[in-house]
Amino acid sequence: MKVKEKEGLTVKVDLKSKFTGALIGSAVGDALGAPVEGCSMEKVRSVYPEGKGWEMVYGRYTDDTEMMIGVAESLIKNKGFNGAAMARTFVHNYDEKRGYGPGSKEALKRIREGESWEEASGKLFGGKGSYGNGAAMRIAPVGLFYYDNAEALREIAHKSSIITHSHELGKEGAALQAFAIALAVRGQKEDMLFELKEFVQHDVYKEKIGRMEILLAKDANRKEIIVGLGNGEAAFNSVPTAIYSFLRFDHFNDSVTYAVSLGGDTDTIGAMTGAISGAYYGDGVIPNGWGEKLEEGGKGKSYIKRLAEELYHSKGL
Ligand code: RVK
Ligand code: MG
Ligand code: MG
Repeated sequence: MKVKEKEGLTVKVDLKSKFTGALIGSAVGDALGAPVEGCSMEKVRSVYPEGKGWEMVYGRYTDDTEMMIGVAESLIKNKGFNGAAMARTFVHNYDEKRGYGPGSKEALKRIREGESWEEASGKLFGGKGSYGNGAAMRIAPVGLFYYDNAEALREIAHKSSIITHSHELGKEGAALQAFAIALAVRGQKEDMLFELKEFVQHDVYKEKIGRMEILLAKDANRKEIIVGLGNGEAAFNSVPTAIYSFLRFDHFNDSVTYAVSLGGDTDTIGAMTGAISGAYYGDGVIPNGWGEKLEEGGKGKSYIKRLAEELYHSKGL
């Protein structure tokens, strides 16, 4: 049981609810942001008017959730990380209609055609590898599975990233997002930035955490967040924004709504904010309308919920 303070009341959020909250929260954030991915913040407002409770438009998730499902399936089936098996799972689940990033699409094609999961992605972007947010957007199951072991979490976040993202900044973005989820599971919101700063190894992310501290200390407007933290597809321009969106508010829906309202890579920043927020508050706070609208079918919300429960039980809890 985790205990946290909410509006002066002590509220208990059980661990199983946090696991479910992280995975369903991620899928809900993805589906909420999907219809406005790539839009300016002004355009987002024309789809989701300011001041009103946001209604989910379609409830269909994208590549972010499809890959997150693959990470969870592989961790459960293999009782931990197995790179070849996780890569096979990504290839098996791949559905182009979910809208994959070009680097991930190419890496999975190379693996499908026989290249090794450890080498395929290193050939992308002129041999530098991708620093896109595609490894961070799917990392929630790693944050849950290794929530109580920071060094194992870092190692597996990096290794699972390599399947599609071998650039240091892509791997580190995934580790940072995974550790934010782990801290949220542990109920550590007040000292999250302090812990993240201790954890993170790359200067680009250390600097973004410093900016987050400054922006959280004042009533920053959206433009300042977009300029200071970013809202794009690079991991360093979206993972810090998701963590900021979680920390700025006290409710799941406020954080996720804010993340999407910034425009840009809305499905992904929504998914990452939803994963951290759901891991902190548990699945009970996810607005009913959003949960109900989230797609069902073969691998829809019931399946994602089952994966969260299996991840929880696979830790021997
Ligand atoms: C469609 C230069 C680089 C780079 C490098 C840039 C889905 C490229 C999800 C690249 C997410 C983009 C998104 C994204 C996830 C990366 N040099 N530019 N070394 N590394 N970039 O292609 O899976 O929406 O412009 O690896 O990370 O919802 O195209 O894909 O929004 O970042 O895609 O990186 O994308 P990719 P990804
Ligand atoms: Mg997407
Ligand atoms: Mg996206």
